[in-house]
Amino acid sequence: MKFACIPAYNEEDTIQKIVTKSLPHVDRVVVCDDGSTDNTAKIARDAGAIVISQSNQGYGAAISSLFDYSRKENAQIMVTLDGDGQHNPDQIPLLIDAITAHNVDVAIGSRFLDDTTQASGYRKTGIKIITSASNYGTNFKISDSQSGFRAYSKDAIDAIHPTEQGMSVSTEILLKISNKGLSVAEVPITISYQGDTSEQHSVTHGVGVLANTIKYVSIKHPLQFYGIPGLTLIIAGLVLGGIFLDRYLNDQIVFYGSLLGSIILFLLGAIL
Ligand SMILES: Nc1nc2c(ncn2[C@@H]2O[C@H](COP(=O)(O)OP(=O)(O)O)[C@@H](O)[C@H]2O)c(=O)[nH]1
Ligand SMILES: [Mg+2]
Repeated sequence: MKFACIPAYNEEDTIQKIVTKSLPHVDRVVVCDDGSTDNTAKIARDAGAIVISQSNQGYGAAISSLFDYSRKENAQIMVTLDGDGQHNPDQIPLLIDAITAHNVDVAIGSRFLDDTTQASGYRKTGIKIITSASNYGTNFKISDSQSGFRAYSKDAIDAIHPTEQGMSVSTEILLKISNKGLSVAEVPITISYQGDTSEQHSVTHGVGVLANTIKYVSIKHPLQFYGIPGLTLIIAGLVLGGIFLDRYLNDQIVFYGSLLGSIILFLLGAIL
């Protein structure tokens, strides 16, 4: 069974069309509506979707519930797409095909594989920076780590249990895919930036996601992130300590700055 899974928060203007257009491509359309204050849930249900309702916790929490649902209902393939009209449901088969015909575990719809994407310059740059950080942590070479248009195989559905509540879930999932040794492919998709396409201010959103991406990557590469800076600080602390001892023993001068610097650097290094 193939499911199309749609996180939707206050998407009453678009959800009907997205559900209707998704239905022909899958066996079930599932909408996770967490606490929309508009008619999203009713419109989605009337259009033929199964609606999961929960209190509002964020995009990641919705994705996590959709994973749980697909696992419980034994989906063979789960496709996630946005409810605001940015993704075109007619491209669902492209992602499913990557899983069935090419035997990959996760297919990611990338807006950057053909150059017609309408993303603004700063949004594009932000996504590229986050994607580079994410690729460093995963060893993947993907072009769009923040795409929410993805397809997951049964193995991926079973293996991935996301915990991030917000938008950083996209990076978290990539790290988990990499850790579990699942395979990934990218598929070119188009994305629309017309109308009201974002629930959050994109700069705040981007900075938060980048910070979380760095957190995940630092856990994956602890030596580079903590070991090398830590060692450098310890060596700097020892050098300053040496200068202090040298002055004290030779000239009886107590060089407090050097002593204090040495202790601070040494402790910082030890903590890292
Ligand atoms: N269920 C649920 N869906 C959300 C939440 N935040 C965003 N979404 C949905 O996730 C999709 C992508 O969110 P959006 O804000 O458009 O992200 P952006 O396009 O990357 O800026 C849309 O379909 C939103 O309705 C949330 O808190 N809960
Ligand atoms: Mg959007």
